[in-house]
Order: sequence, then structure tokens, then C-alpha cells
Amino acid sequence: MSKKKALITGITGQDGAYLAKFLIKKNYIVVGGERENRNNNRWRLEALNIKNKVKFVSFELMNENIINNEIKTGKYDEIYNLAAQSYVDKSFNNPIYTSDVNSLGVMRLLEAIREFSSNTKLYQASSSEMFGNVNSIQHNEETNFNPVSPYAVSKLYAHKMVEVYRNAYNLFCCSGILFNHTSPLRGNEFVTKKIIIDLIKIKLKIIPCLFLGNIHVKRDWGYSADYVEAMWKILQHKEPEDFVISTGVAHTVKDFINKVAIYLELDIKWKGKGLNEVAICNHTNEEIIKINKEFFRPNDIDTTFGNSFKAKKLLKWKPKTDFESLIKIMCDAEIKKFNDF
Ligand code: NDP
Ligand code: GDR
Repeated sequence: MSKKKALITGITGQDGAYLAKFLIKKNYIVVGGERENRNNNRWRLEALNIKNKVKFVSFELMNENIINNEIKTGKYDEIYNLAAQSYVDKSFNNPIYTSDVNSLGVMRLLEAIREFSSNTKLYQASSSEMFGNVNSIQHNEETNFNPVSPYAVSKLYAHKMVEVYRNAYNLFCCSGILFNHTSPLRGNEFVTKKIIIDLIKIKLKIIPCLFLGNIHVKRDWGYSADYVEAMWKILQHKEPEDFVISTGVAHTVKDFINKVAIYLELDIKWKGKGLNEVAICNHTNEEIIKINKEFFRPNDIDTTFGNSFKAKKLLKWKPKTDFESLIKIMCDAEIKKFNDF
């Protein structure tokens, strides 16, 4: 049987790297779409030892010509659209750019598939952010959307367009509604990675303090390497459908900090409230975590966690890595980068 061929857009990002590794293991020909003129953007693929197993092509979600040419000539069995302006906080400062990339970019891709390659299956990276603040216990495929950021609205536009193209043109296009997932390959600005890096640096006395925004929000954190398997399974399902992918368990940012501190043997106690809340190191008596208004968002989601019953039932998918194991994997990977830890 001939090998399947997949295009991963956003291959240089966290999920792109893990998905590439997963598909290579499954014997796919993996083509990676990347933006031009980016420095050192293949480091994640190097870290997973797969850089030489991927064929790279130029890809920009804002460029219709590039997209049309690639879809016309690529003859892809599957496309995984992971490319996005993926930072929720940055979307408040750059709402137009975020919409152009995340919403219209997906339209360009859908149009190209409809016109030039209608047998190609498309996976779209939708987000739990689309649920926003809704009154439901655990969000599933039936939950209403109530997005509260430009990022979330841009993703919802794309999500709905995928549904429209599936129904109107009979295309095999689906969205995975993924809850927050992280890993050693996470971008450094996301809160999980930032906490681990800065607490290691505090322990090593490289920096005195970690500054954070709202540490009382609750998130459902999974492991990226587990979640890319769900992306693939969504495209192997007999019908094109959308699926919620999550662990089903929510923790506050503060829980995450406390677990990391224990793992790094940093003995901390909390004091104060609101903007005056601080964590003090019991060994040095110094304030090592402080709250900074700068890291609060104009709008944020208080609590969000998912129900992946449908994925469990129809895809036989469930997360393999729990919260504690995820923290261990991420801390161990980061500690390795500091010789004197
Ligand atoms: P990353 O931010 O790590 O990666 C984003 C990728 O998109 C990078 O490869 C980036 O390229 C690329 N990209 C950005 N802008 C463009 C553009 N204009 N044209 C082409 N490529 C572009 O994200 P993740 O890997 O964490 O997430 C993957 C996808 O899943 C994203 O769409 C994200 O919104 C979505 N998602 C992620 C979740 C998560 O918790 N990780 C949860 C739910 C959804 P470059 O290297 O050049 O910057
Ligand atoms: P998120 O991830 O917004 O969920 O988007 P992020 O790690 O940025 O924020 C999670 C929560 O932590 C709070 N927070 C802070 N966040 C950051 N980045 N920095 C801080 O200092 C800080 N302090 C508190 C945030 O307010 C937020 O509530 C990720 C991305 O991968 C999206 O692409 C994806 O769609 C969603 O997850 C699901």
C-alpha cells in the first residue's frame, strides 16, 4: 500500500512537532508548512530528532497564492491546520492580525481544498477558548459557545466555517476542540512553561522573582504528545465530526505553582490577597512570586474543563498523562538545560 501524505501547517509549533513525530511513526510522508525568514524555528523538530524526516514547504495563512499552489500540487491525503496566532493575550493587542490569520486563513484553506483537492481530509485546530464563560459543568460538543477574547472569536469563525464547508460541499473536514495542552516544547510565554523556567531560575538564584497575572483561574491541562494522537484519530473516524479533547480535570494556576515548587524542593508559603498576594520562600524569607497587573487580561475565563466522553466512545481515545506526571515531564526536561541544578 502506498504511503499516506500529510501536510502539517504550523509544523514549527508545539503540536506540529509532536504530530510530525506521531505521523512519521505511522509511516506517513510528512510535509511541514512553515513561514519564511524565521530564525531557528525548527528547534522543536530537532529536539524530537525528526528534522531530517520532514519535507518543508513555504506556508503563510495570509497568502492565498501560496495556499492555492500548495493544495493544488501537494496531493495530500490529510491536512492538519495547526498554524495560528495562538496567544490569547496577544490577540487583545492584535485583533485584526489575529482574525486575518486564524479566521480568514482557514477560509483560504477551505476554499483551496474545495476548489483543488476535495478528497483531502482537513483537521482544524479549534480551541476550548471558544466556550468562554458558560454555565455548564464540563464542556462537550453540545455546549454553547460564548467566546471572550479576539482569539476565541477568531477560532469560532473558523470552527463554524469548517462545519459549513462539511455540510455544504460534503468535504471531510473536522475540528478538534482541544483544551489547554502543554509539554517541554511549549512556548516560553505560556503560563505552565513560564512558571517552571522561572522557579528553576529562582532556585538557582539567577532571578529573584516570578511575576504572574490571575493565579486563581482554573484550566484543564493535558499533554500535547497525547493530544496529537486524538487529532489523527479524528481524521480516521468514518464520519467527519467534531470532538472535544480534554482530561476532564481542572486545576488553578496556583495549584500548578504549588506542585512545581514541591517537585523543585522550593518550600513556599502564600500570604496576602488580590494584587498583594505573594509566595515567600521559607528558606530565604524572600518574596519569590508576586502578582503583576500587566499579566491580567481585559477578559479571561474563570474555570474551564472538558468532557471527552464522545472521543472515548467513538475514537477510543483518552489522555495517558495525568497532572502530576505532566509536571514531572516538564520539570525534568527544563532542569536538564541547567547544568548546575
Ligand atoms: P504554537 O504557537 O506552538 O504554534 C503555532 C504555529 O503556527 C507555529 O508553527 C507558527 O509558526 C505558525 N504560524 C503562526 N502564524 C502563522 C501564519 N500567519 N501562517 C502560517 N503559520 C503561522 O501553537 P500550538 O502548537 O500550541 O497549537 C497548535 C494549534 O492548536 C494552534 O492553532 C492553536 O491555536 C490551537 N490550540 C492549541 C491549544 C494548546 O493548548 N496548545 C489548545 C487548543 C487549540 P512560527 O514558528 O513561524 O511562529
Ligand atoms: P491560554 O494559555 O490562554 O489558556 O491559551 P496561557 O498559558 O497563556 O494562560 C492560561 C491562564 O493562565 C493565566 N495567567 C497567565 N498566563 C500567562 N501566559 N502569563 C502569566 O503570567 C499568567 N498569569 C496568569 C491566564 O490569564 C490564563 O487564564 C492556551 C493557548 O495554547 C491557546 O492557543 C489555546 O487555544 C488555549 O490554551 C486552550
